[in-house]
Amino acid sequence: TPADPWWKSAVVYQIYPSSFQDADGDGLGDLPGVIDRLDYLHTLGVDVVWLSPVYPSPLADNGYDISDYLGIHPRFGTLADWDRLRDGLHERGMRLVMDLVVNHTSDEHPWFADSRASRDSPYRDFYFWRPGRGDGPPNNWGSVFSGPAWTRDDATGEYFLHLFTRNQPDLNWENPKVREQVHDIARWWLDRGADGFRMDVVNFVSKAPGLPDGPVPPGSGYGLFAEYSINGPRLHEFLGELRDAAFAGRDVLTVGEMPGVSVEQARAHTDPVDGEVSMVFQFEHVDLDHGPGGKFDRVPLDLRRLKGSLDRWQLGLADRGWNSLYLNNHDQPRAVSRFGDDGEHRTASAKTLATTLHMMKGTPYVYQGEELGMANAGFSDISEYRDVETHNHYLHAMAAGADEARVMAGIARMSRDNARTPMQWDASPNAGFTTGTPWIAVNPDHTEVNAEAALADPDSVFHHYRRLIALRKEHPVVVHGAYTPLLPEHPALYAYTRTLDGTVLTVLANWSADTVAVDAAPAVAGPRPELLLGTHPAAEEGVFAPLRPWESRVLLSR
Ligand code: TEU
Repeated sequence: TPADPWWKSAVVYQIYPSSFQDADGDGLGDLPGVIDRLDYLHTLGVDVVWLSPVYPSPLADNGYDISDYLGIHPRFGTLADWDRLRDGLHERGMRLVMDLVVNHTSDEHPWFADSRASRDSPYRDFYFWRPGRGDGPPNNWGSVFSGPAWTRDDATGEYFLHLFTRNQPDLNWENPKVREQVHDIARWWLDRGADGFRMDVVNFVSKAPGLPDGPVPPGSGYGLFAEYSINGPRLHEFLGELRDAAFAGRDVLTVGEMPGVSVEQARAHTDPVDGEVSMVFQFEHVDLDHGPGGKFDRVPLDLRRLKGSLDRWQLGLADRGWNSLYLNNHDQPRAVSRFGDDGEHRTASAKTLATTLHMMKGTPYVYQGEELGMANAGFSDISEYRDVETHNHYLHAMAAGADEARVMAGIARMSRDNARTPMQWDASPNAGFTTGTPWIAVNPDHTEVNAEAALADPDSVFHHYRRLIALRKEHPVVVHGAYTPLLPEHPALYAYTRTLDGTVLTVLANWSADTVAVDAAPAVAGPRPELLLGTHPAAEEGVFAPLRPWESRVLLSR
């Protein structure tokens, strides 16, 4: 319908700048590198680029620790490069979404430098400073990245709160001056031509008054902050203010990253009448394989649980609100290794994961390299890893007496660095990513899995993504159709229909290496369905033939 916002029919491509393309040979990706690859993105057909942080930063967490919100880190380029990137995208009909990281700053941000210097600094109340309790921190909260969420600072003897690393002090949104600064930052980028924001852990910004102790899970020395720092009492108020101050009257895409958000909360945040953001990133489906010991303690994932989760989100946001759709980002291991098969069935499983996700209702996100079927690097030695979460986990687990081989196996499967190895452009030694020494090793499989080979092969994962993206543009049912799960209890088949007026789109996806019958599909697929897109050559027995290992089909009846 004409009133629908543009982002409902858009596909977003996430760029992790450090690992996308290095233009100056220092081994770290940069904005001129991104500009060199705009035609590649245009060929894929995506509508939006979401750029992970490129601001001045000590890079303690690869840029999610910002020391100047209104600039570009010299290693990534200049503001003039950013302007050229904006223009290059706009000229090709694409948009540019920036990463707004305002739950915390870098400890090298001038606000924090001033804040820590004395108890009467005008910036003291920009952060959470508290006296200790006895010999310890003010409360029992643990950080997301291992260890305590508080660090004592010598200058004043008080502690500051950091839900992530100690180099990422949390901003105190209770202070209206902090909120005004955030509004100014958002307006500044929008005025410069940004088309929206992905907002980092934006449901952490309202903390419960008093910052009470959290429950301590067995075997952990720290309390959970979730109950007191996620979806806090003033969250809707703060986000509503930001919407009114910065987004209102502008045609922007805003996506709030919200770990721990429920379907009901997401519906409220994305309600077209009084919601604050276009959509949220929820975490339920990517947390299902976390074991009792946390994310590095991975447990096998039953497809029925994954379907149960994603289907609940599809149905829960069917009429009000809007879903974002993702299996990959810079914080998750590669989906083809995690949910698919990165060995014998790599190409088919990468395509089938994509088919399943892209035909759902919502806005799909493609993370760089996903469209090539890039897999986990799974480094075996801790020295090969760069990620602070991985290193902190390793240090804490080893100090607690864990078995090193076990710890490294967990890291190889789940480390965020699996997503952060350089983009694989070609088969040359550094995969065409850099002429220098890459900041993190290139996955050796780039000799086979790379963009140059994929572009040249009509059956590649890349061209499958290109076709899926094109289907969204051609068929309104992909954007607007009602979602109905099919066979939710089937252990290997992911199947559903989308319906709009007289049109039925049916997705049949085999998430296994066995052959699977689809007997139930003919009853719901509508009259004379045609094969719109498949991962394998059309079967002689027709569109309802049993699915071969990791085969998927998209059918259309009208
Ligand atoms: O991540 C927020 C977050 O809590 C998780 O994605 C987290 O990184 C992961 O679950 C750890 O297991 C955002 C950013 O996406 C991430 O890169 C940053 O490190 C983090 O915030 C802090 O800014």
